Amino acid sequence: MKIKVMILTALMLLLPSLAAAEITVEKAWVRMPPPVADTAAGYMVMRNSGDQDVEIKGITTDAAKQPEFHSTSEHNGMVHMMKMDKVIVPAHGELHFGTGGNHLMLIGLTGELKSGAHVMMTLETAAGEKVMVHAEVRDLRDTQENMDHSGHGQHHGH
Ligand SMILES: [Cu+2]
Repeated sequence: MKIKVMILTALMLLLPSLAAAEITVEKAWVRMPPPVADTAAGYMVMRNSGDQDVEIKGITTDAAKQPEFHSTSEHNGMVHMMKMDKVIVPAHGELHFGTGGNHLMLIGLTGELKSGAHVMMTLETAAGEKVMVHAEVRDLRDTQENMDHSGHGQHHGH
């Protein structure tokens, strides 16, 4: 049953008229949360190289029970976060999720997110296309070299 649906979806994606969605994700990272927190914020840039706007219908990850896209707005000096009800990546454009603006909220973390860990996420477009996202956990508090926690000691500058 499920396999049949997947095959149908795959066939539909092969049709030229429906193959316009071209979503790629760059600069994905997750801010390392404080030890007791059960939410973490994530950031990324979604790029659409296609001729049509693409709606991102959902996101899933093993790292959190309830990942949501949030928008941030300021109203009378107060900053509010709201769940975005539509996530649209414009044709030949980008949608930015960055600090202080739109962001991804990982609600209900399923485990500890340590600096340097990797979080895999899957975006799903309204057309059923899946896009894998690979985000690294970064600790913004220590950007210095002398980190004492053992690890793979790799540097991440690109
Ligand atoms: Cu939020």
